[in-house]
Amino acid sequence: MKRRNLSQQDLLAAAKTYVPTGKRDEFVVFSSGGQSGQVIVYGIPSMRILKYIGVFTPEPWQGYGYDESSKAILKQGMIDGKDITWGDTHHPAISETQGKYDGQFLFINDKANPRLAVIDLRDFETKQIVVNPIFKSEHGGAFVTPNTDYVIEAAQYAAPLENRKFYPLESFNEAYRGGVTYWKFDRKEGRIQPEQSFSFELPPYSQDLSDAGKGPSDGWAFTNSFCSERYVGGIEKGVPPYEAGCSAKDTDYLHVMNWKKAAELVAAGKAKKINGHNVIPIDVAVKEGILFLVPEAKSPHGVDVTPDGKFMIVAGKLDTHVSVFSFEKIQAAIKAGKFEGKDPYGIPVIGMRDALERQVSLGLGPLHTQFDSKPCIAYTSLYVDSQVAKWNYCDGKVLDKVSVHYNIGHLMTMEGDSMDPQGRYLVALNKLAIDRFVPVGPLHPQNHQLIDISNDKMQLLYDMPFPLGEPHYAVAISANKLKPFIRYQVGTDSRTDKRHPGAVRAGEEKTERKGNRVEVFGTAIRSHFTPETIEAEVGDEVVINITNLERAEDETHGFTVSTYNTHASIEPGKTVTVKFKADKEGVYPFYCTEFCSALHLEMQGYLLVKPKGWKAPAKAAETKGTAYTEADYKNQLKKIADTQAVIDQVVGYITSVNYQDFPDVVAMVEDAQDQLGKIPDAKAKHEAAAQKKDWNQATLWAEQVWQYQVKTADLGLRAKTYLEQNGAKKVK
Ligand code: CUK
Ligand code: CUA
Repeated sequence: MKRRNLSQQDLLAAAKTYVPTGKRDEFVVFSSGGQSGQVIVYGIPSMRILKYIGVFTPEPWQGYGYDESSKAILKQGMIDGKDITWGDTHHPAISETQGKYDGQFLFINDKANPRLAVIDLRDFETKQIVVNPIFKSEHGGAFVTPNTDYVIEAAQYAAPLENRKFYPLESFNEAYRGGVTYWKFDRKEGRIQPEQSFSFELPPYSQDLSDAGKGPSDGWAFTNSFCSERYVGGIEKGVPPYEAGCSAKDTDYLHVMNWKKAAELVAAGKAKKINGHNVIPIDVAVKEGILFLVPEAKSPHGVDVTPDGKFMIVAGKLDTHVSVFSFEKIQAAIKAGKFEGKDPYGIPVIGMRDALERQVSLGLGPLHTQFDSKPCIAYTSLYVDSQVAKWNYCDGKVLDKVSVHYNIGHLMTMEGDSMDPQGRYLVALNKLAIDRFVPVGPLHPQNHQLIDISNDKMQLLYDMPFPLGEPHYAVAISANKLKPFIRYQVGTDSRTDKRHPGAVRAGEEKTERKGNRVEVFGTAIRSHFTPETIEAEVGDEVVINITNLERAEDETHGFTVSTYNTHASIEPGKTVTVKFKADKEGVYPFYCTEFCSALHLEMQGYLLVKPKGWKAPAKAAETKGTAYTEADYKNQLKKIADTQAVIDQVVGYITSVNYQDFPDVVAMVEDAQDQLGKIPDAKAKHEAAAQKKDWNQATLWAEQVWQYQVKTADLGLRAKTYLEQNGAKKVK
């Protein structure tokens, strides 16, 4: 403590966040990666980063955007025929079953280019991107309905709904519109079904954050708005700016929508098509009684439904209060037909007093609210005050406040937006870090602060610099709810979840030429690719499919070809395709980019791009290399015998225990048997060569036998260590 100038409080905080080596975090966070267009995964309480997931942006490590099937995913996100290689990600959402996180899927939105992505949590890969068919920007997404039937995505800045159609700003009230899209999610397919999705047409009110009802409010959803003034700025013409005109009125509108009934209307053909997409016009929604407005304090931001589904908590940036709206009261007003009027688009407006349960003054700039495992306890971020307020939404009492650093946006408790919050920890997602970290230039990291909420008083535990964009929101799930794969079924295209047409088994590798297309059906296993030489002519299209034959955990191979801007990450069982035009003559090494084994550097080969019509000389030059002697061959045989002794010992141990009870070990043993199975062929070759006194061939094939042995031994030793550490028992 003395040497590092720490307090007792510091040591306590350290003990609460420290996760010893070999131990794992209790919760897993999926954070928006902000402008990086990615998702960042980290653990709680350690705050250790576990993974970046490429979503809207190419991500080289995972080959995302550099192999063919991941390129196809990014292509789904093209807009107006153009690539968009970044995203302004805001709100991740975990799929829910009966209002509780189920750990199956993750959704996230892109505000700038209105899009939504689906990530499968079995492999943490992006599987689909859908482009919003009618919005030009969005913000209030992704939020799921309690059984993940729909994923909500609300517009932000109003614009004409038709694509590529101009209307002057003077026609803002008539031609510009907002809206909310309900994307239909097919859980079995793990994909959004755009044809079955629909949108509400809404007035040009800058719809903002949203949330789905749950429990008693299931079937309904809530979206708030700002700039219901419908103000159009123009600072360059001497008109007051948007910020003035958009905050002039005292109230904006909470939109209350019945999405279940809306889905029925769409099924009954009552939607109209805009850009080929189902849209429920405002007048239809009003007539059918599925759309209402409630005034809310001006310029609100977050709307968060309480875990019991009874209340909607709205926090207004320009008001010190949070408003607790009652779903029951709103329904009573609707039933009684008690409205204070209509908005200019004919939507019934419920009186604010008729919908409010209470208002609670929390502090300056309340934004977002999350919930505790303890009943009625909520936490709200206070942007201007740079604080988190803990309060009780049932009796309106403020219980505690803690300062954060600085200017908090969202905050997040464990599973804190579900029907079953887990309490324990809260993360403050702060917009500014200012003086918290070692300076790294004018662009600072953001600051995620971990707060212990298990006691009456909140305790700040840890600052985590977040170095990749502004993470608006994050969600945290109990780690034990996630059940990701260790390996793929051999030959899987991970982006389609189907068998890859380019997959082959060991021994079936081939290269086919059709016209000017050269297609390789290859494999990767420690420590070589098959084939090792790929021949093409200038101008050929080269397609390389590679299947990773490994079954052992974490045995990923990478693949790249020099200067052809291509890269694949090939996890065990996966098949990946890279494709390019061999448009330049030359010799291009390809190699494995993951340090996968002792002979990883030797996991190499050549792409030979020959000039058109190139002919090999009649007498092929002999490959020169080291010349080996009989003595070298004898040495090899000795090495092989020694290594076999090691293998026998390890095999003796493994088969003496209940290794079959350990699936991870069974996989390693299978991989080892694969390697061993290749030995007879190489052995026959070195023996035949030795017969002919061809010591070069004999020595090299003997070396290959030894390579197979080394990999077998390596796997065997890993299996043995695993068994010893995981309490394997002797069997007779
Ligand atoms: S927003 Cu950033 S602080 Cu996009 Cu949810 Cu509120
Ligand atoms: Cu495979 Cu390095």
